[in-house]
Parts: sequence; structure tokens; C-alpha cells
Amino acid sequence: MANSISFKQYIANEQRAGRVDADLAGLLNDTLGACKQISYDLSQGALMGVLGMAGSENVQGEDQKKMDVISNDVMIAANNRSGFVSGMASEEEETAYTLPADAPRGKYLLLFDPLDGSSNIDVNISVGTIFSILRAPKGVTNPADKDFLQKGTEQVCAGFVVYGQSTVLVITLGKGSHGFTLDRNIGEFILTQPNIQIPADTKEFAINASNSRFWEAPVKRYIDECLAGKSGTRDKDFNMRWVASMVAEVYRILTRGGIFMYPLDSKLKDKGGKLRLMYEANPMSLIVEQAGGASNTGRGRILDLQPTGLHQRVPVILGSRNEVERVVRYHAEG
Ligand code: AHM
Ligand code: MG
Repeated sequence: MANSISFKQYIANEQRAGRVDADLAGLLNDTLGACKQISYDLSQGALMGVLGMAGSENVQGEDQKKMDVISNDVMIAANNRSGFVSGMASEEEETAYTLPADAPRGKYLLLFDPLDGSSNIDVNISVGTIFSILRAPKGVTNPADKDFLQKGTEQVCAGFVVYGQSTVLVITLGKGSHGFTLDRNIGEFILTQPNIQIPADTKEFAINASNSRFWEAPVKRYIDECLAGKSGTRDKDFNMRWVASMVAEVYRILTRGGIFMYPLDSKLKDKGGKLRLMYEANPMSLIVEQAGGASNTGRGRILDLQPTGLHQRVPVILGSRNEVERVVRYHAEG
């Protein structure tokens, strides 16, 4: 395509415009290089022997798949010695990852969920990599967990790559959310969805309904009304989706609208929620808000939460603005 813009050109333009510095451009190019590698490994699947369990557990007591471990290693290796980051934090690592002593330190912190939705790997359903970039505190060369505990509003950049029929990147640098599709022939992400806009209204909701008996009253009220559709208090009938892969759900919502919920329930109360603030909720919230959507716990904007732990979990309700606001209103009404 004569007029196509690759991610490298896009980021170079942002650099020329003074919105991105050389280190951030380098960090993103390295990170996307890792995502291309993960995309290739996933596409080979059983041929490369990457399916199945790793035989280990991560810090949160979850069984790791082989691809969880491989993706984590690929992300770390791509950024370990670049000089663009001073530390990394991964959903798969117990504490902040310390760079090798002789590696150069950079001004950014990289946080990631190397392979989100990994229960879907073996069944050939979309999974993805989510990342979030923060500024490293000045003078800190070996950042500790506490140095990563910055509000979502402090993110310099957030993005995710969904490995589906095609491999697609959605990224925000704080000025809109943009989609790029990987052209496998040339190994470049090409801008295909500039300035994504999530419709304010929707007829589609996504929630794991097997948890319904544990839900709080406001969530139950909202979903009951969706299910009743025109026969109830709503003026439309709703459709339901649940992929069990947040990257796939958020990508669908960015494409055609919808609401995604992993709310607090009585089963999750002690943990605070299912999804992780630093690796899932914050980056996805920034992307969704930058595309005109909304993201909330039901009791407050996710991006305004002060993190208290690297692996903190939070309730997540995000997507089409009018529906998210309705759920938040139901929470306020009790
Ligand atoms: P993961 O990071 O271990 O893959 O967990 C996060 C995933 C999300 O992608 C998805 O929305 C959710 O967990 C699915 O949960 P459930 O298995 O309860 O449907
Ligand atoms: Mg995840």
C-alpha cells in the first residue's frame, strides 16, 4: 500500500513532533519485536511444541502454560540490555525484575502481562500481550516494587497486541488510541485503525455468567435488565459474548462497542477482584478512555486508583460510555 504508515514511521513522526523521545521510541520498537516473536511462536503452535502446561505455578498460584513462560522470557530478553528501561514488572514474576548489574539503565519502567487469556492457548482462541510504560523515579537505578506503584493516569503509554486471525496492536501515547495490523510478509505493524472511537451505546455485554450467584446487587440488576431486554425496562434487546480473553474482549469493544465486566463478587472479595491493576486494568483503561469509552471499578475511575501492590487486583467495568455510567449509577444507588 503506497500510503501505508508503519509503526516505526508513526513513532518517528511522533518523535519529530516532540511528543515521544528516542528512548520511548526504542523501547516500543523492542517491545513490539518481542510481540512479533510471540506471534510467530503462537502461530506455530503444536508444530513448535509450545502448547500445554509448563509444570510450574506463577506467583499468584496459577498454573503456568509453556507459552506464559516463553512470552515472559521473550519480553524480558528484548528489553534487558536496551538502556531504555531501568526495571520491569511482569504478571508472571513475584517482584520487580532487576536488570543485570552491567546493563545500562534507562528512564522508563515497563510493566506487562506477557500472555493474557492464556487458558485459551491450547484451543486456538485469541490471546495477547498487554503493556504499560511509566517513568522511572529520578536517580533510581534498581527500581523496587514501590517505584512501580504509580496511578494509571501517570502512564506514558499503554498498548496490547492481540494474536488472532491477524496480529493487531492497539496503542495510546495519551492522544487517541490507534490500531496497527502486523503485515507478516514484511514484519511491520501497519496503521489500519487510526483514532479508534468506541460507540457510546451498545447492545452487547460480556461477563462470566457462571459467577452470577456471587455477584453484588448492582451487577445482578444490570445484567437482569440486559437479559430482559425490550420485555423489561430497557428499550433494546442485548446480545452476550464471553471469550475469557480480555485482549479479545477489549479489541471487540474498540471495534464495535460493548461493555466488559469482571466485577467484584463474594468469591473474589478477599482478593479485591480478578484482574490485575498494573498489568491489565490500567493499560486497558487508558486505551479505552482514549477511544472515548469509560472504565470504572463500579465505585471509582480505575485510572485514579492509588496502587498498593504490584499484583493488586481490582474490579473492572469498561467499554461504551453510557452503559458503564449506568452500571456505576446502579452501584451508587446500592
Ligand atoms: P490471565 O492473565 O491469567 O490470562 O487471566 C486474565 C483473564 C482475562 O483475559 C479474562 O477476562 C479472564 O481472565 C477470564 O476469566 P474466567 O476464566 O473466569 O472466565
Ligand atoms: Mg492477564
